[in-house]
Order: sequence, then C-alpha cells, then structure tokens
Amino acid sequence: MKKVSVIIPVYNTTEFLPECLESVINQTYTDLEILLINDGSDQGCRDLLEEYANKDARIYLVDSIQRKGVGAARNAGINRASGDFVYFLDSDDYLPLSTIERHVHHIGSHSMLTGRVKKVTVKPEEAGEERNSKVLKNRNKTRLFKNYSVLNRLISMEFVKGNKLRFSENVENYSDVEFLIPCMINMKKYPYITECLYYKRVRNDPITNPALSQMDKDKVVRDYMAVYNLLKDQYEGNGAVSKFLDRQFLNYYRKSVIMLLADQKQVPQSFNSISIAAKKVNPKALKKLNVVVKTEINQLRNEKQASYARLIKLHHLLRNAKRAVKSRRKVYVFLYRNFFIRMPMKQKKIVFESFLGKNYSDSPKNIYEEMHQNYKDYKFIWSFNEKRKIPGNAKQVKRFSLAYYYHLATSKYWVSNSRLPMHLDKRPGNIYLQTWHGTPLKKLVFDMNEIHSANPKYKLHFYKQSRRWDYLIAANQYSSDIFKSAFKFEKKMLEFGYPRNDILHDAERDHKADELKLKFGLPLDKKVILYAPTWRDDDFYEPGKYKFQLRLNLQQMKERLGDEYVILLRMHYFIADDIDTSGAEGFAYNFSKHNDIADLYLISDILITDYSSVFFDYANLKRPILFYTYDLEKYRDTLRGFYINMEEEVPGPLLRDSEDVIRTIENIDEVMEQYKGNYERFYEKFCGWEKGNATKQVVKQVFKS
Ligand code: C2G
Repeated sequence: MKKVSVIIPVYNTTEFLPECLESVINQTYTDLEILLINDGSDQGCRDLLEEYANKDARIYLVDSIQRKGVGAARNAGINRASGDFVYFLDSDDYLPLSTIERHVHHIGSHSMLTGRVKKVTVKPEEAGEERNSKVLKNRNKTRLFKNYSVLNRLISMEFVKGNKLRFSENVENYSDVEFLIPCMINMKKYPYITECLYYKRVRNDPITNPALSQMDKDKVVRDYMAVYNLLKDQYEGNGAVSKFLDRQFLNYYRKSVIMLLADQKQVPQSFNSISIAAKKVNPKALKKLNVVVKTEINQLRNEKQASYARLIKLHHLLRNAKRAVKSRRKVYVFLYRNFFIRMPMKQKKIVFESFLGKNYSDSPKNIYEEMHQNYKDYKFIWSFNEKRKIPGNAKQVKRFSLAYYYHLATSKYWVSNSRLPMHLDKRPGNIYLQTWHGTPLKKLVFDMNEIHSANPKYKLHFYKQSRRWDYLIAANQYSSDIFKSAFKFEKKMLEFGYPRNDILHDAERDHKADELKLKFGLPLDKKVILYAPTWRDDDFYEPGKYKFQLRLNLQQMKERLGDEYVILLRMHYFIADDIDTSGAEGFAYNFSKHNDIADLYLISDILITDYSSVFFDYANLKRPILFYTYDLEKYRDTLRGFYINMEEEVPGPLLRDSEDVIRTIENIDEVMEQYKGNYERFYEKFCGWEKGNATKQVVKQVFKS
C-alpha cells in the first residue's frame, strides 16, 4: 500500500481539532503518516496534540514553539514527510471517511488529483448511499487553481520533491500560490475526482477566533500584493505564468481591493503596496479594463495617491448609486448614507422600535410612555411595520421607509429592544439605548458553539451591530454577567430591572387585569392559562420566518379543564405559522398578534412555556409556571445550550407531553407546593432587582434630566 503523509498545520484550533483528527484516524484508507505541525499554539492546544500523538502510532508531532505561519508549517511537514503522497488538511476542517481512499484509488500515475472543497457552517448530514468517484482527466487548469488552495489535493511526493515545491513563509494569506504555480507549469494533465469531499469549516465566530480568511481585509490584501510581487519577479521570463498572474491580479483588484477601499481610511494604508504591484502589470493586460478601473490602475502606477483616493471615492459613489436604483430600499439607504446623515442631528428627538417593528410593547413602550408624559420638549418617533394605535403624540414611520431613514439619521437617541439593521451608521453624538428583550436561558451569540439558525454570519453581524450600543439594560446580575460575555458588551450596563416589568409590581395590577379581561371579552369566571413558547432555530421558512407545530391537545384540554380555565396561545414573534384552534372555540384564544405580552401576564393564572425568557418576567407575579419541554434534549444539547440547569433551577415542573400538562394543571396546587423552595430561590436570583421603578431610573440615567 502506498503511504500518504497527511500534513496538518495547527495554531490554536483546540475546539475544532477532535473533529479534524477523528476524521483522519478513522479514514477507510489506513496507511497514513499523520504529521501534526504545531505552529506555536498555546499549552491547551499543544496538550491535545500530545494526547492524540499518544493515541495513534501513525501520528507524529512536529513542534515549533514560535508561530511562523501556515506556509512555514506546511514546508516543515514536507521536510518531515516520508510518504509516497502528501495531502494537506487544515486543523479546523474535517473529511468524510472515504476521501483519502478515493484519492489513492484514482490517482494512478497522475502527479496531483484534486477533489471538491465544500464550505460548511454546521456538520452536514452524512450522505445516504456512497456514490462512486470518477476522474475527469482534463479539467481547465485556471479553474483548478481558482481558489489558490492546496486543500483536497493528493500530490505525489516525487512531484513535490522533483519540483522543489514550497509555500511562501513571509505571508499569512495566499502562501499556497507559490506552491501551485510550478504545479500548473509542470503538470501535463489536471485530473479532478468527483464525489471526493473536503469539509472547509466557515468559522461562525470571526471575532474571537478568526480563520485566516476572516482576518483584517487590509492585511489580506497586503499579503496578496507581496505574493504577486514575489512571483512576478520569480516568473519574469515565463510569459504564460506572467500573463496568468496579471489576470489574477486584475480580478483580485476588482473583486477585493476596490471593496477594501470603500472605506477611504484604507487608501493611505494600502496605497504603496498596491502601487508597487500595479507597476508590474504588463500594460497589454490593461487593454480590456473599463475606463474607471484602467484610470485607477494608471494612477497607482504613477503613484498619484491623492487623485487616486478621489477617483476610488467617485467609483464607490457611482457604484452605490447604480446599485441603489435596483430597489426602493437601496435608494433610501443611498440617500441616508450620502445625505441624511450629514443633516443636523436633533438633540431632543428619539426613535423607538420594538421587536423589529412588529408591535408596540416591551421596555421601549414603557420608556416612551414615561417620557411623553414627563418630557414634553422631546420629539418621539415610533418605527412599525404596520400602523399601530398608540398613546401620546409620537410620529409613526413605516420601517425601512424614507421617513424611517430620515428620522434615524437626524435623531440623537435610538431606543430598541432588538437589533437595528446593519446598514445604519452610528453618527458621532448618537446615543443608542438597547433594552434587549429577556433574561437569557438559552445561550446567546458568542456563548453559542454552533449556529443552526438561518444566518451563518450571525456572530459577525451581531458584533458589528452591538458596537453601536451605548447602554444595555440587565434585569438581574445574572443577565449583566452573561451579556458582557455573550455580547462582548463593554459600555454602560443599566442594572435596575426591566422597564417592561414595572407593571407587574404596580399596585393597580389586579384592577388592570380585570379591565383587560373585559376588553378582550374573556369569561371573568374562568382562570386563564397562557401558553407562550419560544422558536426553534432549525425550523424555518427563511431568516426571521420560523415554523411552529402546536403539541398541546386543545380538544382534550378543553374537555378536562374547560369548566375552570381558558387558554391564551401566544406564539413567538418569529413564528410565521398561524395556530389552528378549531375545535376549541370558547376555550382557546390566539393572542399571538397582541401587542404586549405583559398584558397577558397580568390576566394569566398559570404560564406554560419552554425555553423562552418569558418565565423570568412572569415569575415577578409569583404565579405557577410549567415548562412544556417536549424536545428538551435536542434543544439543549444540539440547538442552543442553556446558561442554567433547568431541571434544578426553574420554578416549576418540566413536562414531556400534553397529557402531562393537563394532569399537572388538574393538580396545580400540590405541584406548586413541591416547587415552593425552588420558586423562592428563583425569585431572589432573577427578580430581586425588580421594584416597579426601572423605567424612571433608566430614563433618568440615559436622558440625564
Ligand atoms: N415573547 C412573546 N411571546 C412569546 C415568546 C416571547 O411575546 N411566545 C417575547 C417576550 O417578551 C420574550 C421575548 O419575546 O421575553 C423574547 O423571547 P424568547 O422566547 O426569550 O426568545 P428570543 O427572542 O430568542 O430572545 O435574552 C433572551 C433572548 O434573547 C431570547
């Protein structure tokens, strides 16, 4: 059997290593030499490498205390390798178990065989039946080298040694190009193998532990220029390679450099390295360029930095204007970015928004109501998706309308309980109060390992959006501590409890509850159950539109509980499905579209929820809470993870099916007696700060009056 040297550079990828190494040591092809090249990793990572080296005799650890970069690590692997073939694998990636066998089985006398690199955010489901691989002999070489990567290529050692193939060592990025160019020159055929995958992990956290490709864009561009300059000099005499490099450079200029320079501050930083490279481009290669890019390249070649900066600015203005005409929203964003944010900022104007404009509720509502009664010299704007009936003299704007962008651009204060869009720029002097929308049970943002929800860039986007927050409200010490790590929040935490919960401590709350029951037309002689579940990350139609299947048997509940109770169904604001209450008329009422859940807390005698943060608020009423956790293991162990141990800490029973729920309600007093101790501890830890005056304290702190 031919031996394959699998070369794995490692730099602080502890969280990804087990999946990577397990996928190598369990390969169906066993004649492997597994070379772990430690590139100056921290002790934790090094210990894990040691552990694996002791676990499998085929694993060898090549140590470098100092970090030298992936190029140097791979070169060290080549020097150490004794196999007939080399195969490069990054330590945050992993392989289907038949990948190396398929390569060895099909490479024949070829110098290199290339398979597909598939980008993944979460572990893909194992494919059903394994399909056979075929070798496509003559793949187009430029296509083969389009991703500048040596990954998922089986390469004969003779070819590597014969052509002294090396990786660049003085750059972090694009160190593979120096290795690949001689391959392109010396290979007669460029065979591609089908059904032979390599899983390239797209790290969901480019802030805490970025992959190379997630590093600062200017560093990436500078590395590209360094590699281009090096190879242009190295292959000066080789017309074909030189032409290939020029074409690649101009593509890269259009695709990446221009985008980097959308931020004018980047021009002075990167101009020199790009100018040096541009001078090396053969003038003939400039012929097919459009006039704007051609002029830019000539400015670079003639080192005209000032006029180049003006030109690139005009380039982006025209580009954004051209893109803007594609949609009304883009026109508004263009006007917002180029005109509205240059208009005077009104010092006493506030924009409010709750739950992405979906309703008039939560802490922004309470803060608004406090202010429109006591701060008459302020102007109030509310952002909604649809017009709403609200008190006071606030101006309502439709979310994402022209007025929406105008008022956000010219208001000193923003108050929201959820994130505001990425494309809003924070003006100097803007004050952004993020009230957030609940004490977290489920792991949030940077405390989540895998991202199963619809947006793989969730962490990056969240990081950028939350950098604009000046104030963040925490309802308890537990939230304050968690928000600092989960959101990487370093600015002013407001620790007074939740403005939205003040009503739960209002002396008039029972009176208000009776008024509400009358207003909603609910029978006054019946007790009320509120069912308020949360959403499931992996069950969606599209981002923000989630599915939900009701697992409560309403007919049975009506039969067994209908004499004494009615039930209010309140779906999470992400749920797009309409809940079917047919057959439970007069018993089940759908309140998913009702503005403020706090109204429903007031009139409810029992809350049924699952992993939603609603129970932290409802506990302020010290009324029974039941947890209908029919998918506990999946939700806790796969989807999200929890900050507390539900079985031990929550103030009520965890129930697994509809029958459990009905029986528990039938015996609610005994059941709640069992949870008395839990409930007191829970109340102390999570509701201790709530005194009914959080709104006043927040307003005083933020609006400095
Ligand atoms: N909510 C609601 N109806 C539901 C569920 C939630 O009105 N059926 C409201 C409540 O105000 C709740 C908030 O939405 O506190 C957040 O809902 P969660 O179910 O906790 O889920 P999520 O939106 O993911 O927020 O820190 C808390 C987390 O951020 C969770």
